[in-house]
Amino acid sequence: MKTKLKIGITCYPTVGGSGAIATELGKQLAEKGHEIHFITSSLPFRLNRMHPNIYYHQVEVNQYSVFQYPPYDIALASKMAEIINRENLDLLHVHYAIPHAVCAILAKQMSKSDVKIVTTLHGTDITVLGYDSTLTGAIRFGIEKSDAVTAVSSSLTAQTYDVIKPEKTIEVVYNFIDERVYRLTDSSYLREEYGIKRHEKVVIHVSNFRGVKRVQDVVKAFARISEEIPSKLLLVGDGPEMTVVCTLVKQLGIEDKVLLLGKQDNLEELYSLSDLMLLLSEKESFGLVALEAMACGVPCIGTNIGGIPEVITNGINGYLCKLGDIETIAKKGINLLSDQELHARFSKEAVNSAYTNFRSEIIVTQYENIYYELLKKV
Ligand code: GMT
Repeated sequence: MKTKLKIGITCYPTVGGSGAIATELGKQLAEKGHEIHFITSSLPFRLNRMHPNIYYHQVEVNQYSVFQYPPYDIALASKMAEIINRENLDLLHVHYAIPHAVCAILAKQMSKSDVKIVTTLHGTDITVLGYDSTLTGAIRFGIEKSDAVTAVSSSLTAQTYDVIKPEKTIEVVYNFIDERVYRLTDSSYLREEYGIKRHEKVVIHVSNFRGVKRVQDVVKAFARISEEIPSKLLLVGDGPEMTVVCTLVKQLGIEDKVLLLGKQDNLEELYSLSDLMLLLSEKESFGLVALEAMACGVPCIGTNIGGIPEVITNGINGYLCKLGDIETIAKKGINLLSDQELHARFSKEAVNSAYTNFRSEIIVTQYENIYYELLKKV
């Protein structure tokens, strides 16, 4: 059996955890000698420089006036079929069930090849879209017709069986970090640029500012923390909740303590100057940002929701709190930020856990083994 594979990868290429993981996986697989073909609507955001062994195929959608909606799914399936045949792909690894898994199945039929399909479920494709009756059947179809299906946490696997009820084995493959990037780096120059004083602690939140992220809870918890601890809050990202978040910041009178940084690259630099991350979501299948922050030595307070408890170990490398329990979240935050010895211990444990359980080498090998297992059956 050949060991260097030709792999097509499809994901949402714009900012978001699933696109980040799909792209990082592609980069790591390419480094291991596999040939990677990204088939996406635009260049994935983390594919920001040339990589040998990586090719990018853009999906173009026809805007013909008869179409009420541009037929993206058909265009994607056609592109996948074209690349399967032209590049002789061994498998397609699609991230996010809808529409990618269904498009891959269609592409396989169009190409008349025996390309294998691996689908990775990331979260909202199940926990939000799975409840939409117009999509449930298609999601189940995509899962059942894939050759292998993975989910990024045990919690997401359980929820998939619960909501979608597929007859299919779903394997848990956790998200991972690129340990060459996510490590404590010297970004102290940023403190001065952002006007953060020496004695001030830094609390960080990174998300796409959608309702499920409960950014307002982050602001409320921080407001309480900052009453006791001189601190600044870095809000990183942008999205639909931004306006209400800004209004809340004003109402609470903490404008001078909150920095709205918008979307940012090089998050490791921001994590490296942070003392605490808050991830207070009401839905979160994994919480990649928490893992990336932990790898840079930042303890996290997260909600006891979805896959977050598989990333944060309560009382060891961070804290888990009930959704919306601002008082407890703030108390734990104050505790952690005011006790140097406790903070140092949590920080060390956070790095340990990120590097031990979620190291890229372990997770990428798990994916490779899934690929080899499928291709053995050919
Ligand atoms: O969190 C989001 O809204 C983005 C979403 C995505 O599809 O990119 O993230 C999901 O996938 C990430 C990578 O597997 C996970 O770390 C996030 O927890 C998950 N988001 C949710 O479940 C809300």
